[in-house]
Amino acid sequence: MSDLETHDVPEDVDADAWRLGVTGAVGREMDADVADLATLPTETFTADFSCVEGWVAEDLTWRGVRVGDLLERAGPTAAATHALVRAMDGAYACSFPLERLSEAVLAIELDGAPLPIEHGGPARLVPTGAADCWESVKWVAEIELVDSPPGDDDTAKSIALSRVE
Ligand SMILES: Nc1nc2c(c(=O)[nH]1)N[C@H]1C(S)=C(S)[C@@H](COP(=O)(O)O)O[C@H]1N2
Ligand SMILES: [Mo]
Repeated sequence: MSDLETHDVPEDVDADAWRLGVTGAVGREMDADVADLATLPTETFTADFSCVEGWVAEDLTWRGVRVGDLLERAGPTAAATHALVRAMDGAYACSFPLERLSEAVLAIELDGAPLPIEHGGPARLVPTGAADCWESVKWVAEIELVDSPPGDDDTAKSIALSRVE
């Protein structure tokens, strides 16, 4: 088995101060802490993770909350079509159509242990099915629902690709 690569944790990432907001085009905004998240039903699955930079981590077992369950609790408005998934450091965000995001898992455990901060703990988005590496947003702090496809705010790809030489 090969592991995930380890990258620097941005300064603004603080596990003790972590909260998850579900905001924007929803009927009931959500503001959860780690304990709140831990009370929700979870699912477990195993997948390989590969980065466009050319490495693969095999057989990672993720446990987490299906994003569709979180969205259901927040009650998306009829106009909501997309969401921006934002990291705690603020600079990193990735957009998704709601249908696809609903299938993703917000992982809180990796290989049977709480997700380490180096790999995006307390919570990391793990899209199911085919996904690009930059879509697996680490330190997810906010899921903002919007009513049109986001444009320039979808910065994750350019940040991720700027690391590739
Ligand atoms: N918040 C945030 N999430 C992120 C990134 C990032 O820079 N910031 N990089 C992405 C990319 S390109 C990859 S390959 C993986 C790396 O995960 P790892 O650090 O656990 O190996 O995180 C993804 N999620
Ligand atoms: Mo990546």
